[in-house]
Amino acid sequence: MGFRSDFLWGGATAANQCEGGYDQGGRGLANVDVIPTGPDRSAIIQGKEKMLAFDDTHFYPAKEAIDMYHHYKEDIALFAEMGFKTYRLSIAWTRIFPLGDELEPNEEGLLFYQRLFEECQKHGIEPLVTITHFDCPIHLIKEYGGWRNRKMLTFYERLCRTVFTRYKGLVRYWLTFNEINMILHAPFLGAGLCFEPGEDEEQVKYQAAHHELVASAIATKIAHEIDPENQVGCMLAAGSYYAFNCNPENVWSSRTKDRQNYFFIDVQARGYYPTYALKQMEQAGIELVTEEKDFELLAEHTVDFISFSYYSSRVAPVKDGEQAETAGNIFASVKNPFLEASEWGWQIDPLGLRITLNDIWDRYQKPMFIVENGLGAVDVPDETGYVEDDYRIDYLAAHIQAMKDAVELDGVDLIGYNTWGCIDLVSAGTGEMKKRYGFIYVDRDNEGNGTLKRTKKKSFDWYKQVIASNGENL
Ligand code: BGP
Repeated sequence: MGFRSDFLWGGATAANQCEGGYDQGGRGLANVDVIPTGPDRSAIIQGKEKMLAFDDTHFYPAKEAIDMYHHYKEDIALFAEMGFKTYRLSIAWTRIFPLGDELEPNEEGLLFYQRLFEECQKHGIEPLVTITHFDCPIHLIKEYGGWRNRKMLTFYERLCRTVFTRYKGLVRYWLTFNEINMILHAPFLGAGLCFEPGEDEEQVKYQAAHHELVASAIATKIAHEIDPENQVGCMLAAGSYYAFNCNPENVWSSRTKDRQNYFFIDVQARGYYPTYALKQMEQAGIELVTEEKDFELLAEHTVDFISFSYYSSRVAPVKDGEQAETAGNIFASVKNPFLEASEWGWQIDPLGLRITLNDIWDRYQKPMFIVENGLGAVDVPDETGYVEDDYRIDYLAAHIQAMKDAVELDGVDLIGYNTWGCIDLVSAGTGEMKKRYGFIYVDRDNEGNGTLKRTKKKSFDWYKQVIASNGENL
């Protein structure tokens, strides 16, 4: 009983949140580079305010991040010391294709990831690679309007073909788009979208979604053609919605909210647009521009596994009622009176992870992979630099117990678990360094000061023995 013997324990990062080196090795600029910290961040992420270049008045945390570009050997060695079986990272599109629409890739960028994957291999760590983690080359946004444009399929396919070919034998696990449902909630991150005044935003978002869904099917197709060993997953920002109470109106509201997110995975895992989505689009006057072959691609190239992030459950808005809101992973939720929350208001709900695992398993019957989970907190090192992060250990232990229950008591098929931000990195939501998730403390503050020194936290040794005992010792 318990987790399978080849369970993929590990941790996750994303290129723009940890690499830095934004202008090194021939790298081009991406949307994620030019999102500053501060009050404008949220409007930019939502595509409501345009930011396509650096200016002098803002601080851009992704420029240097934690400089993993130069520290990756040291960092991977620390992951190996914890016993990681897998390390989830993303490729920065603009290291491989600096503009995005060139025909030839940038060799220096390809070499960087090759060395990084070889380093993983040396330590017996299986890389899990997100092909795009919120990144889109700035040039593709300026010239083509991001994923609203069908030409993106060609550029993305070229990127995929290039990396599948080059890293054959080094990488087997791929994710096509990080948190694909974020197109709806953070369209600048999810699809490189900036809206023009008066534009029908829903129309643009669903058109971009269609392009990404087809691009994901094409990626799955060519990944299997290039190496039948490749395993391709979709990736959802998960967390099931609860009804506020048993008023049927509120139950319906929670069903509707869940479907808004599951729509993406319904297409990627089942291979067709669900009827409720077609009806909703029709009612909202959304008309997708599609080609016939799109639907064949979707039907024939569904994903091999379902991956998702889980931080919190959510509560659906009450019809005609007053309710307090609280923050969550990018999009807000109604406050749940039964749950505690993190310092950033994200509600803590380990049983919600068991519920979410069961919901996804019941819906798709495909292997699942949790590729993000964790607690963002302010860590205060003592005079020796050590962080006693018992709060993080408590959060993770409770969530691992919940997934163990889902495996042992409910029989769901779970193949792996990656904590988010296994080393401290820049927050996607706030751009801050002070919101930390890691087992490894990085000396860097919100303004970009610090030595970048890496120090193991208390949770480092705790996670090491969790992995060594295959989840038995929590
Ligand atoms: C997810 C993203 C990650 C990550 C995480 C935590 O949405 O895939 O990139 O950052 O959430 O969010 P935050 O950094 O805002 O705390």
